[in-house]
Amino acid sequence: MTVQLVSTQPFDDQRPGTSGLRKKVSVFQQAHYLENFVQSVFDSLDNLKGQTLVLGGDGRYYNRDAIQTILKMASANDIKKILVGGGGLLSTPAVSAIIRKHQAYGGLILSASHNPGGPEGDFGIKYNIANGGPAPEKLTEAIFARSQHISEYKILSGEEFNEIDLDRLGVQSLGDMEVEIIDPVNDYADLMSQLFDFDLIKTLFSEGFTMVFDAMHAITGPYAREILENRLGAASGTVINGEPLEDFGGGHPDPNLVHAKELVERLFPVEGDAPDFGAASDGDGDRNMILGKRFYVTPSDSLAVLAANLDSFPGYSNGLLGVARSMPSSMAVDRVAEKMGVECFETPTGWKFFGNLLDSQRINICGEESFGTGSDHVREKDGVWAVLCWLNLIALRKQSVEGIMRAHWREYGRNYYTRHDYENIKQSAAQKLFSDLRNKVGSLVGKCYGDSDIILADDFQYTDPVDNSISEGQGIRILFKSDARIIFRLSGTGTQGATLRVYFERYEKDADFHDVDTQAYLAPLIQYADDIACIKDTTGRLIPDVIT
Ligand code: VG1
Ligand code: CO
Repeated sequence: MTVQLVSTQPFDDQRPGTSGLRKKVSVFQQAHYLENFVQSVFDSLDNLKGQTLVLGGDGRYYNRDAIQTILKMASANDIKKILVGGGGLLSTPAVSAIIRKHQAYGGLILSASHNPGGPEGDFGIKYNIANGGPAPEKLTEAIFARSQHISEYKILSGEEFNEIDLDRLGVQSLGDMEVEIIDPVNDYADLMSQLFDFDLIKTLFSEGFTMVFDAMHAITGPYAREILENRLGAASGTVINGEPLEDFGGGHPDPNLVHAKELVERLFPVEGDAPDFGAASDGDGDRNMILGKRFYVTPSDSLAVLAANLDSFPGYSNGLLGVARSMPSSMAVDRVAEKMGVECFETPTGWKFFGNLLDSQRINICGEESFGTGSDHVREKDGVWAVLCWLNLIALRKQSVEGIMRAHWREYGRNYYTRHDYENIKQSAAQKLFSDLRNKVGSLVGKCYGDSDIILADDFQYTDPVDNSISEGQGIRILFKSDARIIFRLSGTGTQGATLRVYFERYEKDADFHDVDTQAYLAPLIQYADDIACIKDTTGRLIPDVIT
């Protein structure tokens, strides 16, 4: 076996963000860029030699090239076996499920999630640990530190090492390493069938229930087709945009009202009837958007509804253990936890912060406002899983999506919620806005805006209750006495300029006011945010680019 030691020099920008390392494809295509990062991952892991890893991606441009490179490096680094999704495809939740099922040491996921793909688009890579979840901050920092000093990487070289045929299921070898190409869908679909009442959902479809699932030309097409159409009997054509494409058909594989345009047009037709249920997922399959007939479910509300009903799904008959949400997500789920008498944790943004809580069984469901919901069945958020939760719930309750949501609001009250994104603003403007805000934050408590005083204002810091690790600087939160909040954060997934996210919520108990337009209901808060942070003046932007 010819293992080549290639000398290299560090790149200074390989610190993983909210979810892995994401850069323009052209950055990843620079000589040694991918190799440096992968070797830094391998070097940061203990006892890697002789282990089994899982590898796959969301099918975006550069996926296949990157897989061939990583396979040659894995072999040269004495990894014993790699499980690779057929065609190089695996959704993020499927990687998590496969790591767990096969008790692998970890896995590499090639994706930039909801960021656009194609030669001009983004690429990304992230490492998941043995529990199936994203590497915790301690490990991502170690990987970054290693990348700053790397001087060589190991890779197999020579003509005798042919490329692995990613489309042929079964075992192949590469040097001393075994490469097993596995069906990307089966393990995951089997897991879903254990968690939900497939017979009940089948009956729902056979009785004429209609839905549209928009895979947005990203990874969930094959998963949704197998589960919804093949196993659950949904009409063929239920899954739209179901072929994964390298550039996602030129779209932005982000399931929200702006980017999932085709789905939204179907569920909110100008005239005529709409399907009963609509859903979409993102580039790598971990996000979900839930729609009813002419009705949109806010992700934070979806989390609250699923938490309140979790024990009615077969895989969760032991009941709700506890819940967690990312700090900027609405507090709707907090009310469910309170009523059910279970703990509720507020974590920084990013799924890696849920791992310890799930592992220690402090919680069994968690979510983020950014269209992410998941449970202890894997250690990632899971788009198709969330869709199945809703289908199972609709089948049980025999109610529409809107009916379920309104009943929830009547019981718990409604948390009006919106997020405003200002994309690709100047780094210098973003930094000024945050340093001004940080200077101001200490003096905000007690100030009155409209009808309410500010009762808490800080830069969010989280102490993990399991390992006591501390994460600082996770976003500015401002809490009003009237159960309203404004949060400011900078995105950690963008690849161009800076993205400012401003999150707004306000609680409304009175059912007579549960039908107000969200932007109108939150308009005063939106104004206060500008008064406090001078968004327009500092960024030069008069309106946000995306409102969700
Ligand atoms: C965004 C979301 C965050 C999510 C992350 C990864 O991060 O806000 O909630 O965990 O994307 O999601 P940021 O730092 O840009 O706000 V995924 O589906 O892109 O892996
Ligand atoms: Co994603």
